[in-house]
Amino acid sequence: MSVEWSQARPYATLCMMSDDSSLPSTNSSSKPATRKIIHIDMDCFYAAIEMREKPELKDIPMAVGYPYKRGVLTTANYVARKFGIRSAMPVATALKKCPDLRLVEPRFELYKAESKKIRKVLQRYTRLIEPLSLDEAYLDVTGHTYFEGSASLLARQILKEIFEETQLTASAGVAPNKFIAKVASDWNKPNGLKTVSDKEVLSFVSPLKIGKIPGVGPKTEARLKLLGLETCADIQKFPLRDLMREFGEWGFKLHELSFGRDERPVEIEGDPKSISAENTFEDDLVTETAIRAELYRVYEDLRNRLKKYSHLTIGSCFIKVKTFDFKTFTRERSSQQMMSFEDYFSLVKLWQNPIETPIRLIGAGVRFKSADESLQTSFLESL
Ligand code: TTP
Ligand code: MG
Repeated sequence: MSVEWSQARPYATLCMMSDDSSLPSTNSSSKPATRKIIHIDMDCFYAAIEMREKPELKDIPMAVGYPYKRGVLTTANYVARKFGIRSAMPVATALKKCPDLRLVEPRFELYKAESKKIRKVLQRYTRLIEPLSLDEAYLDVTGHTYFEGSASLLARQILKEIFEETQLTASAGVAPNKFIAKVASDWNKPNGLKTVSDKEVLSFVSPLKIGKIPGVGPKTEARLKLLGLETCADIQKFPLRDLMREFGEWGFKLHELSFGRDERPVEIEGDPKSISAENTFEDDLVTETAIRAELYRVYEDLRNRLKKYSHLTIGSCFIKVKTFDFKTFTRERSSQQMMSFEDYFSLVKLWQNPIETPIRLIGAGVRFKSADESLQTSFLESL
């Protein structure tokens, strides 16, 4: 059974395994029209807000995080980054690297309010906005008419307006697709702009480390390194057939991305078709006890996420399993409500019983009914 994965993880949708093992065509004959994608990313977002609020923090190393030894930092200002301080670094490690580091407690409500102001600026120019987090978004401005159609000038204007509204700087990447735009926005940070034209994509992408490719985490990176692949240029030269033998359908995606080809659309925010929670493990799960325990954590996570969507009607529940060899399986069951943990676990058993294949990822989700389907159900129930 194939399942469309959560809207919030559009990339995963592209990674779904296909039963068809034949090589897909690279679509060289029907070239799609060039798009204009802008990726906007605020500069050291939480830290920048705190520095704006308390200018005395500007020139000293500071980071945003709770001052607990076992806590982790959300982010740090650029002064602190010179000491090697990074997002997600444990507080204790950060203080070792920089004993003078000033820790500021996060104020999420304030960050959300700033994010709203930024969103309003973006909405002046397009409706095609895909927010990735409070401080990051993709915009599809293909065919816009501002600045005689120049996406670079439009991006520059957006950065200017964000600064006028919030006194915060952002960086932007302008490119024909999401992958390249995102890498480009990091290119001239902070307060920078980088445009990569259609013609420049190949020379831009080729020297990039494979870790920059969306969907390539440390584990995949390590596997690619074992094959001698470190940059996009290396992947370009590697036989597609071998890449697909190693990674299945995802190998094809890697091949495409290594040439800077990425057709993922900018997905506007709306009610999700489904939501899910999932976890990838450092070490594959091999025992049923471990699988149960991890599924339970994912299940609890899903239950918490679901609270925000009580206005939507559930149509089915599903699990997702990725095995050690990167094969993805899903099992789904109709249900009007979120199933019990035991029912979710029984879906895993439906996939394999007894479970013998090592698992690298486990996920659980619910799929919502569309507005039309919900209407139909309530009509039938009223008869
Ligand atoms: P990022 O855009 O990744 O980082 P940043 O804006 O702080 O720095 P940069 O200039 O490199 O873009 O994340 C945006 C915010 O999200 C960041 O300010 C804090 C929060 N965050 C976390 O809470 N935990 C994390 O692990 C990361 C990466 C970010
Ligand atoms: Mg940022």
